[in-house]
Amino acid sequence: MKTRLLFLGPPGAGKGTQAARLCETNGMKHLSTGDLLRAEVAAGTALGQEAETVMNRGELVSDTLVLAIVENQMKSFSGGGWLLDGFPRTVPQAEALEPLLKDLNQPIQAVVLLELDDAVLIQRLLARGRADDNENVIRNRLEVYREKTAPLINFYRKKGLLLSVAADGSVEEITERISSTLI
Ligand code: B4P
Repeated sequence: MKTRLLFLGPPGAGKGTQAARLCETNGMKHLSTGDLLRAEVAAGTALGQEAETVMNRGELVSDTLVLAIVENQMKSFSGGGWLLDGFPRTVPQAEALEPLLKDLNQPIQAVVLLELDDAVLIQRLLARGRADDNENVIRNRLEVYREKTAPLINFYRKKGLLLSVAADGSVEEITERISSTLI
């Protein structure tokens, strides 16, 4: 099974949910930039204070800030595999990731794109009810996704790494779909 992975997809597609399950079952390291940023916010660090306003507007935190966090976390990447969840989210982040992985000699094996209709995404996020989950902010996040993150679909398709998975249905069904594409 492929164990060096990226998860890509719109907000609410279930990246965090599925990444946690897959990593638990297969012993990979789960690196979620969303979780790392929320931990900085909760700890009240300078970085967290800077990130909080941006996240609550549904915008992306700056590439520089996110890259600093990721680079630090990647030091603990081992041969056991890893899953980058919600990172990269912009083309500059994807470009910056390349030399980091090259230095580690651990190339990406697959990019899993979770696909879901906007109406279901909005429903799921409203039900989740996080600080950045009100309707106006969600719509902004979807816009930001289309403009800044969706170009990564072609970026990774051209490299022959993209695997699309329908993200509708039960959590278990989707895990099953993802696992079977990674064999
Ligand atoms: P993230 O934390 O990455 O989260 P997300 O995109 O909102 O959600 P995800 O797709 O992980 O969905 P989840 O499993 O929770 O980003 C939050 C913010 O952080 C960004 O807007 C940005 O500001 C910042 N950020 C993060 N990474 C960044 C980066 N690289 N660069 C810049 N900024 C960055 O699922 C959503 C809900 O649906 C949950 O309640 C879940 O329980 C439910 N759900 C999941 N699967 C379901 C299913 N099959 N059926 C029904 N409900 C389901």
